[in-house]
Amino acid sequence: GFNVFEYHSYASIQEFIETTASRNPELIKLQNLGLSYQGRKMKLVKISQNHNAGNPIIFIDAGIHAREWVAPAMALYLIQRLVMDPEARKNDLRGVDWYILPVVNPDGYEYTRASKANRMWRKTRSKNGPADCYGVDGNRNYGYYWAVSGVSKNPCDMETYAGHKPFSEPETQMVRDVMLANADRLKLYVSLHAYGQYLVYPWGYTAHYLPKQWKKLDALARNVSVAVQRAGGEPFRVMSAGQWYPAAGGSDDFAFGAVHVPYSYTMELTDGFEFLFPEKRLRNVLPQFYEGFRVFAAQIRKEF
Ligand code: 0X9
Ligand code: ZN
Repeated sequence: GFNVFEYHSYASIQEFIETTASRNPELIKLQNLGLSYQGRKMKLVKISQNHNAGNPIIFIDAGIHAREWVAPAMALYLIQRLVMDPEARKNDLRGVDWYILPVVNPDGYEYTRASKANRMWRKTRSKNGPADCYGVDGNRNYGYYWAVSGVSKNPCDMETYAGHKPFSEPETQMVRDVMLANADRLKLYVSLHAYGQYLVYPWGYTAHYLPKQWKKLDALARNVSVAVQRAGGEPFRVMSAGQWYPAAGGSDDFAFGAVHVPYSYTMELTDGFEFLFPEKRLRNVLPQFYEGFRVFAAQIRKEF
């Protein structure tokens, strides 16, 4: 079987998703989103007690940044827990639908796994510019105040190249289209990243001001943090993304500003190991983070 407390190849992640879906056809619907730049299949995992009920939707994605392996691991743990744990199945799925995309950047992810490549790769793997430079920072590629802060315009920049235009990447187009297609029911968006144990909300593109609803965003994030702490985990540092450091073109700002998703966050999982969070510790931290997601779900259930 598939051990959610290990890091896996993209192929084995896809196999886990397919198998879990075919064993739980009433609970899980898979939606084909399309292909990554290099042609990997991307599937959205939709988990619901009743797919026709019109429930509010929680949309979680992970792995837009290739090297942040703990993020896809958390997304897969969520799927496993919501489907296999009878308590979660009964309580945490009640009245809310969970849409999960565990690896937004599969080409980059596989590149960080390849022995002769680069474990510290962050970007996608599209070819850019005349100089044989590769990859766009997916989290600088979204079309809301695109490229106004915290980006590089140089295709050869290893970290924050924003792309030659917003949504230049098929991977960010697919996430955008999931958001737009479900805009009316989408109430919470969480993008999973690593590292630093931050839970941040819009705006990311500026440090100068906050959305008018910032107190609600802030309060829910603090409740999530308390729940994780009660479960034995480290608390999150809660603030706007721009107060941490301004960077435009993030998925969180697009969800909040363009799609009007009322709660939108970037969650930076773990602290102390940078991008190399040890596999042996997944068993410890993933269930702690799960308690935070139960708080998110309770709020969405209550409010919408
Ligand atoms: O810089 C990022 O994309 C995120 N941090 S990471 O170390 N995982 O790369 C933070 C993004 C926060 N949101 C926005 N700036 N919009
Ligand atoms: Zn990241």
